[in-house]
Amino acid sequence: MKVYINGKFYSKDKAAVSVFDHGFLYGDGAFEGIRSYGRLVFRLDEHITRLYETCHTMMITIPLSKKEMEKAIIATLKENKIDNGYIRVIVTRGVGDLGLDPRKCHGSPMVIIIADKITLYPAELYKKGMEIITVPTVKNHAEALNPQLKSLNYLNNILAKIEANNSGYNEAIMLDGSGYVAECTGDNIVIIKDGKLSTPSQGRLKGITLAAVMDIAQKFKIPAEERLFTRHEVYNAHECFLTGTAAEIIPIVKVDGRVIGNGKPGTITAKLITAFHKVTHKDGVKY
Ligand code: PXG
Repeated sequence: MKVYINGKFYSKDKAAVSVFDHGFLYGDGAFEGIRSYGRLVFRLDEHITRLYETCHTMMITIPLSKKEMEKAIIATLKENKIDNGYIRVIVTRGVGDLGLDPRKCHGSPMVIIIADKITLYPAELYKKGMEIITVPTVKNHAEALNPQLKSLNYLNNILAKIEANNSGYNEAIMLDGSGYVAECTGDNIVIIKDGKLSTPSQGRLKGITLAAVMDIAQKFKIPAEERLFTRHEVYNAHECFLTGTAAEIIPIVKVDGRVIGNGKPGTITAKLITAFHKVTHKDGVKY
């Protein structure tokens, strides 16, 4: 494996950052997870835009133009001969001293690109559906840490993941401070009732996979809305699924011990999954 670091490729064992990098010391940086399917990078523009927007708010100046970033991502895929894979782009504030103050980071931000493979959940769960739980850790308040910031600081989500894991589950529903469903630790959530899709309107990352699913729903004339909902509505939904670049689309068949629908992946979910796989192998930036 070859890892891109600031314009050069390093073998996996030589790919390293300084212990004084503020990405390491404080989680002071941003990242993106991107997928490629059959030498097509899925929604690359959207991922690059989100990365640059996160860095803009964090006041980190990425030392590459968006076009140069696109080229670096594609070069990393080619260097690693990956036709179908997962790309992790990481930008850190760079090397500073032991103080939190970003003004102490004199070096350039670090840009790291890793191209690899990832399967988030066991393959059988994509067929028979997954069981998840709601966890006690609430989602960060949106005005404390905006969910649109895809920063390197994922502790809120990791604590929720640990709670799910401790109870024997792979994924967790996180609620916002008012008890409304926000999202999962690394995925957005969608429920379906009477043929209509609903996803939380706030307190969540604007997922790129979710946006692709919503586009597909629109083409199929499946009504969809963004609104607030509680666990009660999740329990009584007819179908449920999660979306994310790493997870793709995974059906959910049980939440907090409550069976969703008939306990099997729903028909609308199955239709959306099939259409999503077609889109990912058709649309994208060719390399
Ligand atoms: N919500 C959160 C909090 C995320 O981190 C998503 C939703 C889905 O967004 P996209 O744009 O990918 O559809 C994410 C992204 C992992 C992992 O290992 C998950 C993500 C990113 C990196 C790693 O589970 N999810």
